[in-house]
Amino acid sequence: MKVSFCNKSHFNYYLLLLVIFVLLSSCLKMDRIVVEGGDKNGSGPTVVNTPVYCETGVCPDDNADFPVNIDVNMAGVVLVDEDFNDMNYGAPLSYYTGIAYDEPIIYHSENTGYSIQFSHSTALAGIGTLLDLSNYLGDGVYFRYFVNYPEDYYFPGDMGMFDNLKMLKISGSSGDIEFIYKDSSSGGPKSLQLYWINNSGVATGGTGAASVSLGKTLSKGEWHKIEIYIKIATPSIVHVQVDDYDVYKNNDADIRLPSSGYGDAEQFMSVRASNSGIPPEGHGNWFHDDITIIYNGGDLCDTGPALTDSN
Ligand SMILES: [Ca+2]
Repeated sequence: MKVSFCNKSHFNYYLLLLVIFVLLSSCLKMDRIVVEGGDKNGSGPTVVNTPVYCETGVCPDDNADFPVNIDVNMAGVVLVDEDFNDMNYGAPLSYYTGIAYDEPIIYHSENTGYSIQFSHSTALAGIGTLLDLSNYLGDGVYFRYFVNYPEDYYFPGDMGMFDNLKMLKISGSSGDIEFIYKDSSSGGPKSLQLYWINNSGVATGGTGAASVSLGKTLSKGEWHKIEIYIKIATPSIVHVQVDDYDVYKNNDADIRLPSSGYGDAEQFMSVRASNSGIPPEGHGNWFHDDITIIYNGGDLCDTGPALTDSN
């Protein structure tokens, strides 16, 4: 009995140690699981995009692209988000392609999609208009479009003359805002002249007769991204980027207010061949695609919306 009692006591002691060991092992294992779970849950911050809405009545035809999720203030309104892949577009966009406004529009096949083809002739050509543009300028307008000048296109510099190939033209009754490509290297423009009428009525705004570097020479056969932000207020703001390079930035610009002169043709883009008519046949065809226009969304040149299409 005595031995038996002693043996039973040892058995209970070892049993107690075993239970404690199992409990400790279990606790350690649970601690490790909790730590691993914490790592997985902490993989990154929550990202919240602000939806941009399209005003009823001024949306482009392919509303399937909306809402466009970009980081923009809640007042920002997408006026245009157009890739032309359905070979169609709608108000507020309108185009003059070299024959007449909106008719006929030539769509150029781009892999699985389409772009718009312009004839850069000696007459007015390549004009894009935005209905009610003058009403938006006071709140700030962000333009983004892509251009491609194919290998058989003649840049004005190719012919020794260089004028009237424009990045942007906002046409007005008492003067225009014009951004004109200047200089050349192997034919392609390499700088930009910006000018506008200031509040004193003098056309000395922007760079005046001078120009600023594009940061690169525009190349043929390559899609270039053009981004422009313009706000006409006190002060006005102008920001231009080409392929994400800062070409021009002025947060204290002096531009005559829209009510004084930018309500006429509502153009936002205008190109034509040389004033001197060289070459007489013009410069050939070029292409325009993936246009986004947002007003009251702030300067989006550094944080533009994601591409909806690359074709
Ligand atoms: Ca397209």
